[in-house]
Amino acid sequence: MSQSANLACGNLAIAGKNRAHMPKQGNHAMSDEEDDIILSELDDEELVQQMHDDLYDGLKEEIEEGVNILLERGWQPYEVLTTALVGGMTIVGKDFRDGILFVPEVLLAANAMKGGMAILKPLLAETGAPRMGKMVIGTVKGDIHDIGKNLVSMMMEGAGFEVVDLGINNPVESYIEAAKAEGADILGMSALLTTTMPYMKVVIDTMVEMGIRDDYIVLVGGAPLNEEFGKAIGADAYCRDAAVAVETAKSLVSRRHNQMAG
Ligand code: B1M
Repeated sequence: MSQSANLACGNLAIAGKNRAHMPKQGNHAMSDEEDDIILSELDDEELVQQMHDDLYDGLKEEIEEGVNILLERGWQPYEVLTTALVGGMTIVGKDFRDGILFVPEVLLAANAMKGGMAILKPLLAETGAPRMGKMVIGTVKGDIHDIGKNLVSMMMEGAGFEVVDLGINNPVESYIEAAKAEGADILGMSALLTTTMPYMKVVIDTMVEMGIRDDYIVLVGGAPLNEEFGKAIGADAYCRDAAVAVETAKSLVSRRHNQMAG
């Protein structure tokens, strides 16, 4: 699909196609209908549908516009994130898996998602919560997926944690150097590929060899992981999503503080 979005009077209007009723899941045929869509005129449900389509099509400006509209309508930032953005990315993920979408399209979708996340980030961090602890987090070596990790960082910051984001493709040395230099409480690792998730064990084993494993709470996450894997590699916990990461971090940090006090 082309990205010929026309800006009209502060609203995003797409000429020559009926974006709101585009079929999804790889059946993105052009509609014959000539129709302009003004995002702000759609009701909430239609707007979310439209945002899923726009994310699929990598339309960053439209995603940003949609996020702002939902916020103006009183949606909570977390609800916008999960319903409109993560929901849309799930559809992209399915079609990527099924060979309907390819890397360039998925990169555009990821870029659009990041545009929306950038608007939500300060709002999610705006809770004024007291400092809970410090986490270094990064995606493991060989893996360049960073959307989930960024989401975890945002949510952790929002919950009052200080977050040092190491980015993508991290070798064991970066994790360990940063955890030490930053005096972190938590070391977080993300992996999205079945081929890169075993690297988490390399990091944990190295920590054990260096005698520093118990100095940190180790949290792991990413779509191909599960609880069993987390246990098998010696992590303190596997976190299914960003909200679980926050809850787990809170509970393990406070348990550790209690142990140190007692
Ligand atoms: Co990639 N990719 N990709 N990709 N990609 C997946 C992961 C895949 C499942 C797609 C598929 O086939 N359905 C598949 C992996 C298959 C497998 O390993 N079994 C895959 C593949 C194969 C690849 C390439 C190999 C494709 C190729 O080149 N042929 C390649 C690998 C490159 C590399 O890393 N070396 C590749 C490339 C890419 C893009 C660059 C195009 C792009 C990444 C852009 C970016 O991240 N900046 C991309 C994307 C976007 C995806 C999908 C579609 C979406 C991932 C995503 O952002 N999800 C993905 C399909 C899918 O997962 N459904 C796919 C949204 C995000 C919010 O969820 O990351 O799961 P997620 O994060 C969640 C939780 O997992 C958890 O919380 C997050 C928020 O709730 N979590 C943590 C994550 N990290 C955590 C860390 C924690 C705690 C919780 O620490 C404490």
